[in-house]
Amino acid sequence: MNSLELTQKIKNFALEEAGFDLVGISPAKLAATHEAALKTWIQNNFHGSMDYMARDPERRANPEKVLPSARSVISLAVNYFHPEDEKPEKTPAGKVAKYAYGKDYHKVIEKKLKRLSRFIMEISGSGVEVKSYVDTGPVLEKAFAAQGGLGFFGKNTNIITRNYGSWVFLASLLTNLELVADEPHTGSCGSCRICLDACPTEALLGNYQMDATKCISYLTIEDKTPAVAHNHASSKTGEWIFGCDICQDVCPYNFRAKTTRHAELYPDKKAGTWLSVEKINSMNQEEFQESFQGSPVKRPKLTGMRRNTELLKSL
Ligand code: B12
Ligand code: SF4
Ligand code: SF4
Repeated sequence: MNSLELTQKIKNFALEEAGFDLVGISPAKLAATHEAALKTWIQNNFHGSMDYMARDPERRANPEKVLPSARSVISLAVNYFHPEDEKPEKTPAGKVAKYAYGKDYHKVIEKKLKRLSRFIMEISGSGVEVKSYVDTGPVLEKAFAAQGGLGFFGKNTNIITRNYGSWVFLASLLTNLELVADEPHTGSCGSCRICLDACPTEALLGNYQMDATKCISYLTIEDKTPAVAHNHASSKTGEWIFGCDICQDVCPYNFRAKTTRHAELYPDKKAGTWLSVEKINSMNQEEFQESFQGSPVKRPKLTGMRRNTELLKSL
């Protein structure tokens, strides 16, 4: 089988069997601007308390430091869009970001990655190496997705795809196979700046980067500061109890979003679209574990979610 046939077989399997919504291939090498931008971002302390982001930036930008034989990166995307429910009228509730409505995407996507990895090993014979990641691995997933033609960097710092807007999860599969690369995506924001003006905390810097320490997503998920010690940014978390979607909700590329076909990501599978403040505040540890087992909402723990109820402003 020549590389073109192999590439096509892998792409077909990714879309038709493994259940990804988009696939694109790029060489396992990024333009030097990515590593430089990541290093400047870290020097500016825009990662805040996300120490893992500051560790070994060279690894994140250079796949051969993770898999020395790496030649290609297969970038994959899963559409997670689902419309939100009406805000509950009777009880105070906080809004959940779309990515966390249903089951934890890491789990959902890991299964798909395993199937794809197995297929690649089967059809390419001995000597083939693969290493796959979703979110938590040392890979600049957005940069590879853009290079592999899945979408382009928006000023809201998300990758925007043609068919699903930015409502996609990304995953990456590194391999020593020489696959046929796609052309980088040519889309752009042009002169639009709607998201920059809509972000309530001025987290977006306008240069395709953000000060994550000001982002509501960071403040409600990653940051552990108690409510009393919060600065001006966190007094603007509005109605968000977990994550934030404002800069995606306003983006014109997201107006034609399609509801996800992946039922595990539906709101009825876990947290849903709004969380009751009373429920969070009256739960004990065991109840929290039980309710949010297998949901991204588990990440800030019960203490973090209680703190988030204190930050809610628009009840
Ligand atoms: C750290 C992190 C966060 C942090 C910081 C976000 C950030 N923008 O860096 C916080 C906690 C705030 C966060 C929030 C969210 N996250 Co997040 N996060 C990550 C993570 C782990 C690393 C991102 C990273 O590398 N940041 C470092 C900075 C330096 O990278 P960057 O901003 O992309 O900068 C690049 C560009 O500036 C580019 N560049 C430099 N110069 C130029 C010039 C031009 C012209 C251009 C075009 C580009 C360009 O180079 C830089 C390096 O590549 C990735 C997973 C992964 N492993 O990649 C998920 C990831 C980015 N997150 C994701 C999601 C879904 C979210 C949220 C939507 C969740 C939510 N609703 O709350 C929000 C979105 C907030 C936002 N507006 O971005 C998805 C994004 C999918 C997509 N369509 O792009 C990812 C890819 C996870 C996944 N596997 O699906 N996240
Ligand atoms: S997710 Fe919310 S707080 Fe973060 S950059 Fe976008 S609009 Fe701003
Ligand atoms: S709102 Fe406008 S500037 Fe922001 S990401 Fe979308 S197209 Fe780009």
